Amino acid sequence: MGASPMIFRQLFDPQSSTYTYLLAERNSREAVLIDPVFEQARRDAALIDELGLKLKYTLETHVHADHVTGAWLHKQKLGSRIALSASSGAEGADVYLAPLERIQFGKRWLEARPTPGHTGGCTSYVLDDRSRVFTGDALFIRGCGRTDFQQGDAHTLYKSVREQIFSLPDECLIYPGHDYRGLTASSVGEEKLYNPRLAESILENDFVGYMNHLGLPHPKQMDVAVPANLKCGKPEKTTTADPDWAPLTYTFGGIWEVQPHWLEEHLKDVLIVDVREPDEFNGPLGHVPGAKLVPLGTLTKCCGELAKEKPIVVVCRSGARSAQATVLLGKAGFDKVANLSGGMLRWRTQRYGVEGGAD
Ligand SMILES: N[C@@H](CCC(=O)N[C@@H](CS)C(=O)NCC(=O)O)C(=O)O
Ligand SMILES: [Fe+2]
Repeated sequence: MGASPMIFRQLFDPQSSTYTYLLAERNSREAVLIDPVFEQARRDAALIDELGLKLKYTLETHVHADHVTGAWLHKQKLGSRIALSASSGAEGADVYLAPLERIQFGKRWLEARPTPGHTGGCTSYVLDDRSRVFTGDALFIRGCGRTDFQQGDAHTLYKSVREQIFSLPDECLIYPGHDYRGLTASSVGEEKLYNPRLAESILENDFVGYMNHLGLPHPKQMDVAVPANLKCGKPEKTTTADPDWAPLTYTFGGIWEVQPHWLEEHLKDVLIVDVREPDEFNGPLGHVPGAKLVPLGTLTKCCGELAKEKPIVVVCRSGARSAQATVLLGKAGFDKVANLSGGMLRWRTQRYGVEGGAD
Protein backbone atom coordinates (compact mmCIF):
# COMPACT_ATOMS: atom_id res chain seq x y z
CA MET A 1 0.00 0.00 0.00
CA GLY A 2 1.51 3.36 -1.03
CA ALA A 3 1.38 6.39 1.25
CA SER A 4 -1.55 8.78 0.70
CA PRO A 5 -0.63 11.54 -1.75
CA MET A 6 0.69 14.72 -0.25
CA ILE A 7 0.81 18.39 -1.15
CA PHE A 8 4.10 20.05 -0.25
CA ARG A 9 5.27 23.67 -0.50
CA GLN A 10 8.47 25.35 0.65
CA LEU A 11 7.94 29.05 1.45
CA PHE A 12 10.59 31.68 2.17
CA ASP A 13 10.74 34.84 4.28
CA PRO A 14 13.45 37.05 2.76
CA GLN A 15 13.85 39.31 5.83
CA SER A 16 14.97 36.46 8.12
CA SER A 17 15.90 33.84 5.48
CA THR A 18 13.41 31.48 7.15
CA TYR A 19 11.76 28.53 5.45
CA THR A 20 8.15 27.70 6.23
CA TYR A 21 6.81 24.36 5.08
CA LEU A 22 3.25 23.50 4.16
CA LEU A 23 2.35 19.80 4.15
CA ALA A 24 -1.13 18.48 3.43
CA GLU A 25 -2.78 15.19 2.68
CA ARG A 26 -4.47 15.47 -0.68
CA ASN A 27 -7.65 13.50 0.07
CA SER A 28 -8.63 14.91 3.43
CA ARG A 29 -7.13 18.39 2.66
CA GLU A 30 -5.79 18.49 6.23
CA ALA A 31 -2.60 20.53 6.50
CA VAL A 32 0.22 21.46 8.86
CA LEU A 33 2.51 24.46 8.62
CA ILE A 34 6.03 24.21 10.05
CA ASP A 35 7.67 27.44 11.30
CA PRO A 36 5.31 30.13 9.94
CA VAL A 37 6.60 33.73 10.07
CA PHE A 38 4.42 36.49 11.57
CA GLU A 39 4.82 38.95 8.66
CA GLN A 40 4.01 36.22 6.12
CA ALA A 41 0.81 34.99 7.77
CA ARG A 42 -1.38 36.68 5.18
CA ARG A 43 0.55 35.13 2.30
CA ASP A 44 0.45 31.68 3.88
CA ALA A 45 -3.27 31.95 4.65
CA ALA A 46 -3.98 32.94 1.04
CA LEU A 47 -2.09 29.90 -0.25
CA ILE A 48 -3.87 27.57 2.17
CA ASP A 49 -7.19 29.03 1.03
CA GLU A 50 -6.38 28.79 -2.69
CA LEU A 51 -5.27 25.17 -2.34
CA GLY A 52 -8.53 24.39 -0.53
CA LEU A 53 -6.75 23.16 2.61
CA LYS A 54 -7.77 23.10 6.25
CA LEU A 55 -4.90 24.07 8.55
CA LYS A 56 -4.95 21.68 11.52
CA TYR A 57 -1.69 22.60 13.22
CA THR A 58 1.14 25.07 13.15
CA LEU A 59 4.36 23.42 14.35
CA GLU A 60 7.51 25.09 15.63
CA THR A 61 10.93 23.52 15.41
CA HIS A 62 12.04 25.82 18.28
CA VAL A 63 11.67 29.19 19.99
CA HIS A 64 13.20 31.35 17.27
CA ALA A 65 15.56 34.23 18.02
CA ASP A 66 15.47 35.93 14.62
CA HIS A 67 11.78 36.23 13.68
CA VAL A 68 8.37 36.04 15.33
CA THR A 69 6.23 32.99 14.66
CA GLY A 70 2.90 33.32 12.83
CA ALA A 71 1.37 30.56 14.99
CA TRP A 72 -0.93 32.78 17.03
CA LEU A 73 -2.07 34.75 13.96
CA HIS A 74 -2.96 31.55 12.10
CA LYS A 75 -4.87 30.31 15.09
CA GLN A 76 -6.95 33.54 15.00
CA LYS A 77 -7.46 33.52 11.23
CA LEU A 78 -7.76 29.84 10.44
CA GLY A 79 -8.53 28.11 13.73
CA SER A 80 -5.35 26.01 13.65
CA ARG A 81 -3.93 24.56 16.84
CA ILE A 82 -0.47 25.62 18.02
CA ALA A 83 1.88 22.68 18.65
CA LEU A 84 5.48 22.65 19.82
CA SER A 85 7.66 20.60 22.10
CA ALA A 86 7.01 20.62 25.83
CA SER A 87 10.72 21.34 26.32
CA SER A 88 10.45 24.63 24.37
CA GLY A 89 9.35 26.53 27.48
CA ALA A 90 6.72 28.48 25.47
CA GLU A 91 3.31 29.30 26.89
CA GLY A 92 -0.01 29.57 25.03
CA ALA A 93 0.24 26.43 22.86
CA ASP A 94 -2.64 24.00 22.38
CA VAL A 95 -0.47 20.90 22.13
CA TYR A 96 2.81 20.27 23.96
CA LEU A 97 4.60 17.48 22.15
CA ALA A 98 6.37 14.68 23.97
CA PRO A 99 9.42 13.00 22.37
CA LEU A 100 8.40 10.88 19.36
CA GLU A 101 4.77 12.04 19.52
CA ARG A 102 2.98 11.96 16.18
CA ILE A 103 1.17 14.87 14.56
CA GLN A 104 -1.52 13.52 12.29
CA PHE A 105 -2.88 15.28 9.18
CA GLY A 106 -5.34 13.12 7.25
CA LYS A 107 -3.69 9.74 6.83
CA ARG A 108 -0.18 11.17 7.08
CA TRP A 109 1.86 12.06 10.15
CA LEU A 110 5.07 13.64 11.34
CA GLU A 111 7.15 12.37 14.23
CA ALA A 112 8.47 14.98 16.69
CA ARG A 113 12.09 14.02 17.31
CA PRO A 114 14.02 15.97 19.96
CA THR A 115 17.21 17.42 18.41
CA PRO A 116 18.45 19.90 21.07
CA GLY A 117 21.73 21.80 20.79
CA HIS A 118 20.87 24.99 18.85
CA THR A 119 18.30 25.64 21.62
CA GLY A 120 17.34 23.40 24.51
CA GLY A 121 13.92 22.61 23.06
CA CYS A 122 14.71 22.06 19.35
CA THR A 123 12.63 19.44 17.56
CA SER A 124 12.95 17.94 14.08
CA TYR A 125 9.90 16.57 12.33
CA VAL A 126 10.30 13.32 10.40
CA LEU A 127 7.69 12.39 7.79
CA ASP A 128 5.98 8.99 8.30
CA ASP A 129 7.79 7.26 5.39
CA ARG A 130 11.19 8.81 6.33
CA SER A 131 11.40 10.53 2.97
CA ARG A 132 11.80 14.01 4.47
CA VAL A 133 12.99 15.57 7.70
CA PHE A 134 12.41 19.16 8.79
CA THR A 135 15.47 19.93 10.88
CA GLY A 136 14.80 23.51 11.96
CA ASP A 137 18.16 24.99 13.01
CA ALA A 138 19.70 21.70 14.19
CA LEU A 139 21.10 21.02 10.73
CA PHE A 140 21.42 23.43 7.81
CA ILE A 141 22.59 22.63 4.31
CA ARG A 142 26.37 22.34 4.80
CA GLY A 143 26.02 24.06 8.18
CA CYS A 144 24.10 24.06 11.45
CA GLY A 145 22.47 26.47 13.88
CA ARG A 146 24.65 28.39 16.33
CA THR A 147 24.92 27.13 19.89
CA ASP A 148 25.72 30.31 21.84
CA PHE A 149 22.33 31.22 23.36
CA GLN A 150 18.96 29.79 24.52
CA GLN A 151 20.56 26.77 26.25
CA GLY A 152 22.56 26.04 23.12
CA ASP A 153 25.32 23.46 23.47
CA ALA A 154 27.66 22.15 20.81
CA HIS A 155 28.16 18.70 22.43
CA THR A 156 24.39 18.27 22.56
CA LEU A 157 23.96 19.38 18.95
CA TYR A 158 26.64 16.94 17.75
CA LYS A 159 24.85 14.07 19.48
CA SER A 160 21.43 15.13 18.15
CA VAL A 161 22.58 15.33 14.54
CA ARG A 162 24.58 12.12 14.64
CA GLU A 163 21.98 10.07 16.50
CA GLN A 164 18.66 11.51 15.38
CA ILE A 165 19.27 12.82 11.86
CA PHE A 166 22.16 10.80 10.44
CA SER A 167 20.35 7.62 11.52
CA LEU A 168 17.70 8.32 8.86
CA PRO A 169 18.10 6.78 5.38
CA ASP A 170 20.70 8.43 3.14
CA GLU A 171 17.97 9.33 0.61
CA CYS A 172 15.91 11.17 3.25
CA LEU A 173 15.62 14.81 2.16
CA ILE A 174 16.66 17.50 4.63
CA TYR A 175 14.61 20.70 4.79
CA PRO A 176 16.28 23.25 7.10
CA GLY A 177 14.84 26.16 9.09
CA HIS A 178 17.01 28.68 7.24
CA ASP A 179 19.38 29.05 4.39
CA TYR A 180 21.47 32.18 3.94
CA ARG A 181 22.91 31.27 0.51
CA GLY A 182 19.92 30.31 -1.66
CA LEU A 183 19.98 26.54 -1.17
CA THR A 184 16.66 24.80 -0.57
CA ALA A 185 17.13 21.12 0.36
CA SER A 186 19.76 18.46 0.90
CA SER A 187 19.80 14.79 1.89
CA VAL A 188 21.15 12.80 4.83
CA GLY A 189 23.74 11.06 2.62
CA GLU A 190 24.95 14.37 1.24
CA GLU A 191 25.36 16.02 4.67
CA LYS A 192 27.12 12.96 6.11
CA LEU A 193 29.73 13.42 3.40
CA TYR A 194 29.97 17.15 2.85
CA ASN A 195 28.76 19.05 5.92
CA PRO A 196 31.88 21.04 6.87
CA ARG A 197 30.97 20.99 10.57
CA LEU A 198 29.24 17.67 11.10
CA ALA A 199 30.28 15.27 8.32
CA GLU A 200 30.86 11.72 9.56
CA SER A 201 34.63 12.19 9.38
CA ILE A 202 34.60 15.10 11.89
CA LEU A 203 35.26 14.43 15.57
CA GLU A 204 33.12 15.83 18.36
CA ASN A 205 35.84 18.01 19.85
CA ASP A 206 36.68 19.53 16.47
CA PHE A 207 33.01 20.42 16.04
CA VAL A 208 32.79 21.90 19.55
CA GLY A 209 35.93 23.98 19.00
CA TYR A 210 34.53 25.28 15.72
CA MET A 211 31.17 26.20 17.25
CA ASN A 212 32.65 27.91 20.29
CA HIS A 213 34.61 30.28 18.07
CA LEU A 214 31.98 31.36 15.55
CA GLY A 215 31.90 34.91 16.96
CA LEU A 216 28.54 35.82 15.39
CA PRO A 217 26.62 38.95 16.41
CA HIS A 218 23.24 38.27 17.98
CA PRO A 219 20.26 38.23 15.58
CA LYS A 220 18.89 41.74 15.03
CA GLN A 221 15.37 40.80 16.15
CA MET A 222 16.41 38.74 19.16
CA ASP A 223 15.09 41.04 21.89
CA VAL A 224 11.66 41.18 20.27
CA ALA A 225 11.54 37.65 18.86
CA VAL A 226 12.41 35.50 21.88
CA PRO A 227 9.83 36.96 24.29
CA ALA A 228 7.20 36.98 21.53
CA ASN A 229 7.89 33.36 20.59
CA LEU A 230 7.74 32.30 24.22
CA LYS A 231 4.08 33.37 23.87
CA CYS A 232 3.64 31.62 20.51
CA GLY A 233 3.59 34.98 18.69
CA LYS A 234 0.70 36.63 20.53
CA PRO A 235 1.20 40.43 20.33
CA GLU A 236 0.52 42.78 23.26
CA LYS A 237 -2.02 44.71 21.21
CA THR A 238 -4.27 42.86 18.79
CA THR A 239 -6.03 44.34 15.78
CA THR A 240 -9.44 43.58 14.38
CA ALA A 241 -10.28 43.94 10.66
CA ASP A 242 -7.48 44.06 8.08
CA PRO A 243 -7.34 47.18 5.87
CA ASP A 244 -7.91 46.46 2.19
CA TRP A 245 -6.75 49.60 0.34
CA ALA A 246 -3.35 48.00 -0.38
CA PRO A 247 -1.71 44.59 0.17
CA LEU A 248 -0.42 45.63 3.59
CA THR A 249 1.59 43.54 6.02
CA TYR A 250 1.23 43.93 9.75
CA THR A 251 4.48 43.82 11.69
CA PHE A 252 4.76 42.38 15.15
CA GLY A 253 5.58 45.89 16.35
CA GLY A 254 2.01 46.85 15.40
CA ILE A 255 2.74 48.79 12.19
CA TRP A 256 1.02 48.39 8.84
CA GLU A 257 3.57 48.40 6.02
CA VAL A 258 3.44 48.68 2.25
CA GLN A 259 6.15 47.37 -0.06
CA PRO A 260 8.05 49.69 -2.44
CA HIS A 261 6.85 47.92 -5.61
CA TRP A 262 3.21 48.57 -4.70
CA LEU A 263 3.86 52.24 -3.95
CA GLU A 264 5.71 52.71 -7.22
CA GLU A 265 2.59 51.60 -9.12
CA HIS A 266 0.20 53.66 -6.99
CA LEU A 267 1.99 56.99 -6.56
CA LYS A 268 -1.11 58.90 -7.68
CA ASP A 269 -3.53 56.98 -5.45
CA VAL A 270 -1.98 57.93 -2.13
CA LEU A 271 -0.64 60.93 -0.27
CA ILE A 272 3.06 60.41 0.39
CA VAL A 273 4.28 62.08 3.55
CA ASP A 274 8.04 62.26 4.08
CA VAL A 275 8.87 62.83 7.76
CA ARG A 276 12.63 63.43 7.44
CA GLU A 277 14.33 66.80 7.96
CA PRO A 278 14.49 69.26 5.00
CA ASP A 279 18.23 68.66 4.43
CA GLU A 280 17.60 64.92 4.12
CA PHE A 281 14.57 65.43 1.86
CA ASN A 282 16.73 67.54 -0.44
CA GLY A 283 19.88 65.46 0.16
CA PRO A 284 21.59 62.65 -1.78
CA LEU A 285 18.87 60.00 -1.23
CA GLY A 286 16.30 62.29 -2.83
CA HIS A 287 12.59 61.66 -2.20
CA VAL A 288 9.69 59.70 -3.67
CA PRO A 289 8.13 61.68 -6.55
CA GLY A 290 5.29 63.86 -5.29
CA ALA A 291 6.15 63.37 -1.60
CA LYS A 292 5.10 66.10 0.81
CA LEU A 293 7.68 67.10 3.41
CA VAL A 294 6.37 67.16 7.00
CA PRO A 295 9.27 66.58 9.46
CA LEU A 296 8.33 64.22 12.28
CA GLY A 297 8.71 66.94 14.93
CA THR A 298 6.02 69.05 13.25
CA LEU A 299 3.65 66.24 12.27
CA THR A 300 1.23 66.44 15.21
CA LYS A 301 0.92 70.21 14.75
CA CYS A 302 0.58 70.13 10.94
CA CYS A 303 -1.41 66.98 10.29
CA GLY A 304 -4.72 68.90 10.34
CA GLU A 305 -3.62 70.32 6.96
CA LEU A 306 -3.26 66.88 5.35
CA ALA A 307 -6.03 65.88 2.95
CA LYS A 308 -8.11 62.98 4.18
CA GLU A 309 -9.40 61.73 0.80
CA LYS A 310 -6.46 59.48 0.00
CA PRO A 311 -4.66 56.88 2.13
CA ILE A 312 -1.33 58.08 3.47
CA VAL A 313 2.02 56.34 2.97
CA VAL A 314 4.70 57.64 5.34
CA VAL A 315 8.36 57.62 4.36
CA CYS A 316 11.68 58.30 6.09
CA ARG A 317 15.29 57.13 5.66
CA SER A 318 15.06 53.57 6.97
CA GLY A 319 11.41 53.16 7.97
CA ALA A 320 11.80 53.77 11.71
CA ARG A 321 10.70 57.40 12.10
CA SER A 322 7.92 56.83 9.60
CA ALA A 323 6.68 53.86 11.63
CA GLN A 324 6.35 56.21 14.58
CA ALA A 325 4.58 58.69 12.30
CA THR A 326 1.94 56.10 11.33
CA VAL A 327 1.12 55.76 15.02
CA LEU A 328 0.85 59.57 15.46
CA LEU A 329 -1.38 59.85 12.40
CA GLY A 330 -3.55 56.98 13.64
CA LYS A 331 -4.02 58.80 16.93
CA ALA A 332 -4.91 61.98 15.02
CA GLY A 333 -7.79 60.14 13.34
CA PHE A 334 -6.27 59.05 10.00
CA ASP A 335 -7.42 55.45 9.48
CA LYS A 336 -5.73 54.58 6.17
CA VAL A 337 -2.03 54.96 6.96
CA ALA A 338 0.91 52.70 6.18
CA ASN A 339 4.66 52.81 6.49
CA LEU A 340 6.91 52.40 3.44
CA SER A 341 8.83 49.24 4.30
CA GLY A 342 12.58 49.89 4.43
CA GLY A 343 12.19 53.64 3.76
CA MET A 344 14.24 55.55 1.17
CA LEU A 345 17.18 53.18 1.63
CA ARG A 346 15.24 50.21 0.25
CA TRP A 347 13.49 52.41 -2.31
CA ARG A 348 16.89 53.42 -3.69
CA THR A 349 18.37 49.89 -3.45
CA GLN A 350 15.49 48.65 -5.59
CA ARG A 351 16.09 51.49 -8.04
CA TYR A 352 12.69 53.14 -8.03
CA GLY A 353 12.43 56.69 -9.35
CA VAL A 354 13.32 59.68 -7.17
CA GLU A 355 13.00 63.44 -7.31
CA GLY A 356 16.24 65.24 -6.45
CA GLY A 357 19.09 63.24 -4.97
CA ALA A 358 22.39 61.98 -6.36
CA ASP A 359 22.69 59.07 -8.85
N1 LIG B 1 21.92 38.13 10.67
C1 LIG B 1 20.88 37.26 11.11
C2 LIG B 1 21.50 36.17 11.97
C3 LIG B 1 20.56 35.09 12.21
C4 LIG B 1 21.10 33.97 13.09
O1 LIG B 1 21.95 34.13 13.99
N2 LIG B 1 20.54 32.80 12.81
C5 LIG B 1 20.75 31.66 13.65
C6 LIG B 1 19.51 30.78 13.57
S1 LIG B 1 18.21 31.47 14.53
C7 LIG B 1 21.91 30.81 13.23
O2 LIG B 1 22.08 29.75 13.78
N3 LIG B 1 22.74 31.25 12.31
C8 LIG B 1 23.87 30.45 11.94
C9 LIG B 1 24.86 31.20 11.12
O3 LIG B 1 24.58 32.37 10.79
O4 LIG B 1 25.89 30.59 10.82
C10 LIG B 1 19.83 38.06 11.92
O5 LIG B 1 20.19 39.12 12.45
O6 LIG B 1 18.68 37.63 11.99
FE1 LIG C 1 17.00 29.49 15.38
